[in-house]
Amino acid sequence: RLRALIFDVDGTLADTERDAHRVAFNRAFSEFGLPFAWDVPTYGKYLKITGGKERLRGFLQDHPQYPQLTDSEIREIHRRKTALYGEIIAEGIAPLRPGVKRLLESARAAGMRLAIATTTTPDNVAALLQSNLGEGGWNRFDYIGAGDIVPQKKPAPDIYQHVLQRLDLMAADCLALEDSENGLRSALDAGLPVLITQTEYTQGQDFTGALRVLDQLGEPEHPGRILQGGETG
Ligand code: XBP
Ligand code: MG
Repeated sequence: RLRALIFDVDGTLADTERDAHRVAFNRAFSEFGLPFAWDVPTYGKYLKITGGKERLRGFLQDHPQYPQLTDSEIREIHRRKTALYGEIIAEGIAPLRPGVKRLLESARAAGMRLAIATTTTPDNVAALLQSNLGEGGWNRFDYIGAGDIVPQKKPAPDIYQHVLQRLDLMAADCLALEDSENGLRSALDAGLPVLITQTEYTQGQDFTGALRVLDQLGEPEHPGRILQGGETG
């Protein structure tokens, strides 16, 4: 019997990467006088590195012509990026993806527990939930595991293992909801069944092992379409 749903955040609860995270990074880079910005395809490429600080580090390693930042400089720029992200989200530009709110409510009504397992910073999760679900948004979840709480980010299984431990549930009794191959890998390696709702950025990734691959969870009037080739389990 299904006892809990564990949600990824970016790409799964809401489409936050292109117009919120990416824009916040670019504003922070500009404020710090850095001589680069991430266009949409470049950001897509570096999204494969999970975690904003890790992403910036990976980008700099590939671009030795740019100033090489220390870890503490990266942390400082990333702190500013987090604040800018919160301001962008507060403008209401990242609605929940179709069907997400309905699923949260119907799962809760069916007695399931709800949790989050994400790579992003806790402040960002709070901003997104507050903007879409109001003051009580955070408390709709039994546990929120986010960011640097585990040493190894997705695709490592650590964050899902951590959330399972906090929920005191077995992996097989839960369902993970993800949008990316990194997230799928993380959840599968923690033993969870995984439902994928893909995004513009994650379309075409290898979702082998997912229970289903949908393009959205769908509202009753717009049912989610099951994409071909995604069913492997
Ligand atoms: C997505 C990520 C995050 C965000 C940026 O995480 O990899 O790093 O892109 O957030 P998920 P931070 O899909 O697991 O929620 O800058 O706060 O890391
Ligand atoms: Mg994601």
